[in-house]
Amino acid sequence: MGGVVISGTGVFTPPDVVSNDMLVNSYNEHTELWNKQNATAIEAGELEKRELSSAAFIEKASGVKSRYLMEGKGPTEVGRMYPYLSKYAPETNMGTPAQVKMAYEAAMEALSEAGLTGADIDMVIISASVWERFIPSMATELQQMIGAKGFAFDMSMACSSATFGMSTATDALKSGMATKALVVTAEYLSPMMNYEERDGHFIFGDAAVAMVLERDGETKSKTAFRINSRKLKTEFSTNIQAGFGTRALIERDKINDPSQRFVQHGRTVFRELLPMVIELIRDHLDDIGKSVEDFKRFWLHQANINMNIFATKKLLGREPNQKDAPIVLDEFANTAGAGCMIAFHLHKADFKPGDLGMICSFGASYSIGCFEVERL
Ligand code: CO8
Repeated sequence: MGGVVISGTGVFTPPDVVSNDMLVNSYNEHTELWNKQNATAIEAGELEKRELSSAAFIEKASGVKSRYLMEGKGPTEVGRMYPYLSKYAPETNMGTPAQVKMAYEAAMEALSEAGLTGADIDMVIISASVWERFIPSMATELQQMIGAKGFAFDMSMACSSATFGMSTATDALKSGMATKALVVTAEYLSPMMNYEERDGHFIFGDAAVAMVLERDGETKSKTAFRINSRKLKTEFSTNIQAGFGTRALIERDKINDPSQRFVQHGRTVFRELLPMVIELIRDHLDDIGKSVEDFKRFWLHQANINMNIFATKKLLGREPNQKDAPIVLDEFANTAGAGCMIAFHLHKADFKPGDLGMICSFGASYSIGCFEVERL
């Protein structure tokens, strides 16, 4: 059986734009109020005074300038600091989840680029970091919405959700289990964020990205990229966590504990994960007998601009530019598993037949996923 191509991609952009200034202004007002309300406990050493945030710090330390959120009023409302249900939310939690609607919008764009309809698809994966609903599987609902045949399932691999999802689909297409696959990484992260925590309140945005995968030679797409090779790696780490799970239904008094939401040791992640990423990319290049000069572009995970510049500079041996390794986190912030494929979607149009690129996700768990792709 031949190779597999990515024949279409699509992105869903949530409705609310929240800039660093909007986020920081409300964070600072909320924090000053909190410090005032808790002044006695802070004075007695029972609580720690909270420090103020800064938009200048955020942009310099992360490269994030703004983010799209499914609902942006709640996280910037002093005295609240967590989202309201979005306009995509179902009437009850038994309705179609907003996350499935995000996936649907991205999927329709990807199918259109591939020149297909939902009825052509016989495998659907939603691969994401966090879940609005566990049962029934969200992918089966998306399968029904687009009128796909075959089978569907959800899977999860944090920041590498899109690449691990595409790898699973590639294997299914190669084995003959499926003929045309849709993989969607729908990241509805804002409910898991702690907008009262200075170190992490700015990092994430919501978004969904969809990819259609088909067998080489069976695609109508004029913009397909063949997956020439791939390499995955995981290594257990608790330096990036989001603790919410079924235990919260037992320990109900702890629902507001910060450990229920996103927590990371950002500096340690930076120090530990980057060398692993650079090593995996170099190993991958060795495996395929190619060098960085053979590649026109690296579409990297979008967690931190300094991380991406550091990695690309190490690989290329020179200062990288936006064409070498495009950055989208200034506009989207970190969208976990979706980031590298949003970068791919937005920065693939100038590729000519034969041009090579490398997609590389990296992040929580730890997980890394590298794909060598070639424009057909
Ligand atoms: N405003 C002002 N000052 C601040 C702020 C703020 N908001 N935050 C921290 N500071 C201060 C610190 O307190 C510190 O002060 P001091 O020097 O006095 O101690 C100073 O600024 C510097 O702080 P740091 O050393 O922490 O700052 P860094 O330059 O390291 O930047 C980052 C912090 C941006 C977090 C950086 O370390 C980073 O991005 N690291 C990489 C992390 C990473 O890649 N994480 C992976 C992200 S996880 C992921 O991609 C998806 C996972 C799936 C998630 C699922 C979600 C639910």
